[in-house]
Amino acid sequence: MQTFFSEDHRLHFPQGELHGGELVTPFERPSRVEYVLRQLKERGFPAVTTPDAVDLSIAHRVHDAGFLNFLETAWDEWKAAGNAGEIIATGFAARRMSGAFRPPPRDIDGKVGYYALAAETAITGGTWKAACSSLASAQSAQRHVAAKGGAAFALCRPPGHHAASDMFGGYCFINNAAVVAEMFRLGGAGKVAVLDVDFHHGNGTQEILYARGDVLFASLHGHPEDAYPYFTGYADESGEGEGEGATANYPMRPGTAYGEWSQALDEAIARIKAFGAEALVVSLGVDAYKDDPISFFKLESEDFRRCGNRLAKGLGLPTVFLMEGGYAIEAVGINTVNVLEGFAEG
Ligand code: OKP
Ligand code: ZN
Repeated sequence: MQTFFSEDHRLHFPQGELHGGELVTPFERPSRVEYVLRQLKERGFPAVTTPDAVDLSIAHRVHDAGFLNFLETAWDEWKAAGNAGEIIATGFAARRMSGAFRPPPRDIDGKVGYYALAAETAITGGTWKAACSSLASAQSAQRHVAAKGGAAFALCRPPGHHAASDMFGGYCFINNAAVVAEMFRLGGAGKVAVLDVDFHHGNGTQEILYARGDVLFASLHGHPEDAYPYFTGYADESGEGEGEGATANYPMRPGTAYGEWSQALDEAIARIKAFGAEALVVSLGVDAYKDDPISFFKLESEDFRRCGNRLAKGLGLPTVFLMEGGYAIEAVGINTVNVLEGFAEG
């Protein structure tokens, strides 16, 4: 299986993540990918391929133009306003505030709050370029699979599944999964499925796809009463309009282990099959792992191999794997490559 990967991910490394009232070194850090690269190499996967240039025209099909322009220009505006530190949102367009439904404020602080869904995710001078490089890897993986079939892995960093049409947060800026699904559609696939196995609900992917009947979104995640991003991912969120029935959420409680998790996986696989998907996009976070520092599922490393195997045996679709979360950094490589190997063995 080919891996697509750009070194430009390094351009995004905020010094601080607001966590427990302190600024700590972000959980989503550049070294995460080193562990994945090492495992790929040790297990004889082909050398990684540097992606082609990003195609932002597809990003414009799933994101708001003002939002993408904000991501590109926010740092310069922030510095021009005299701010010394990294961009962190402090004031939000919260419930029932009329400004949530108006155009963004002119002031940079106002814009940041308008486009942010949470405060843990800082924007820095290199964030835009890094997010574009992450998308470039996703896009090259999609083109590879569209041309040759089989599966490919995009070692994306920063991740994408929390990024909504006009919001960043949860370490995400551009929604790689939604863009890849859109590329499969443009390439002629009648129906596409996005399966999100990251521990956290893929609120961004869900929002972008919510009213669409041509792309199924299925997600296994910590219950919103217990887990970030807290305000989406309930089981009764099932899509709207043309998309009614094309969103499937499987929220699970703290302590959930592979037995229950894999039942949800099997249900999601059955939904994807019944839907008639011709291509599969996997938002591959490995933070369902038992030792993940910010999550509460109890999957073992071997369970990730089983997961990959089930996807191959149960669906056998052209598949693009996109790296999302996973913060037990020593195990991130093992768990990620276990999924890929389990798939390849299927
Ligand atoms: C991104 B991905 C503050 C909690 C913030 C953010 C989690 C983002 C996860 N202490 N947590 O889905 O892995
Ligand atoms: Zn996650």
